[in-house]
Amino acid sequence: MLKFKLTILLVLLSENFVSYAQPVPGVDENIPHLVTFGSKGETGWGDDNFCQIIFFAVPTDYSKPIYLRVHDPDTGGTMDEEKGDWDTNMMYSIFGGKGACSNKDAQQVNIEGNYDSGTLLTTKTFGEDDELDGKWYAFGPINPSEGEFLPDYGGYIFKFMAEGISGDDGNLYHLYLSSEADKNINVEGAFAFYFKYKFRMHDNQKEVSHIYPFIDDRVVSIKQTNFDWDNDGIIRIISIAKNGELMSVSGDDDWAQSTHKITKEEKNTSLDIQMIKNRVTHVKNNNVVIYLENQYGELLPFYSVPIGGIPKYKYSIGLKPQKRNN
Ligand SMILES: [Ca+2]
Ligand SMILES: [Ca+2]
Ligand SMILES: [Ca+2]
Repeated sequence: MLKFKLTILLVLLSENFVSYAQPVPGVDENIPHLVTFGSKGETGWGDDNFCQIIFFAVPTDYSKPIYLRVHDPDTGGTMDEEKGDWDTNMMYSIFGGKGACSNKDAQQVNIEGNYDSGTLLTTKTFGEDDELDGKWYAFGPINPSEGEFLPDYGGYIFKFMAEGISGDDGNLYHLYLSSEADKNINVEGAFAFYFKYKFRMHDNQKEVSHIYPFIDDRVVSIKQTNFDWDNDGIIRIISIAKNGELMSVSGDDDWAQSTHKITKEEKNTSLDIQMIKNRVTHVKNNNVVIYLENQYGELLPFYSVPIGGIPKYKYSIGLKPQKRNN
């Protein structure tokens, strides 16, 4: 599905490509934390199926060992979201080898079939752990060539999975692909992508978060779906041809969908999907889920750095100037 071409990779590696691709959430996304709940969690707390999948691409010419570092891997302490007692176990796994990413079940909304495809390289389960609270844990060293070799996706691909296997609490965490075990050092040219994203919104009403899906030349329309947004403000599209087109926003424990046409100028560019918090009602601790599909029902990838840079609206391309909505 993700047939992104050599030209796009070249764009990625051009001056637009800054070395901010290694943390997830990405620097340009301005998202505070990833979220995964325990398997007995209530969906109304903001996670529909208690599993998160993030892919990492390592360039084929990179040969040194890599480490996948997880910040605050435990579920307990100050960062996480407690329900009753802390009783959540979170299993982290990293897959490489054939099928890790290319298996269609790994690129679906639902955790069904062979979503855990590929070769399991390493796994570890954490509960409440004072020693790791607020600290980094490094998976690795991993040899880059252990990833699935998919040059169209950016090189050797690894699948990181966080799965809540017990309990009902919310695990907040973030990730960094590093060339060293004990600190965050960029793996040059590497980046992350994901097809469904579950995260915590900022509490500060002035913050704006972003995701950057890439629109390949097959896409004529996108359908966005979000879950448990708690009516927390607006979601809008900024692109070369859209100046704040609004997307539907869901309520509590609820889904919303909207469909948006893609113009020819938007092909082979990124969209800047902006998530602007509710400035009237103060929504706190808001965990949300979002994904996009093309007209064939295939999920579209979001990238930790916007491919081709952050898009800017061009008045000469938009059909007619629209007022921004903030
Ligand atoms: Ca609990
Ligand atoms: Ca945590
Ligand atoms: Ca929510």
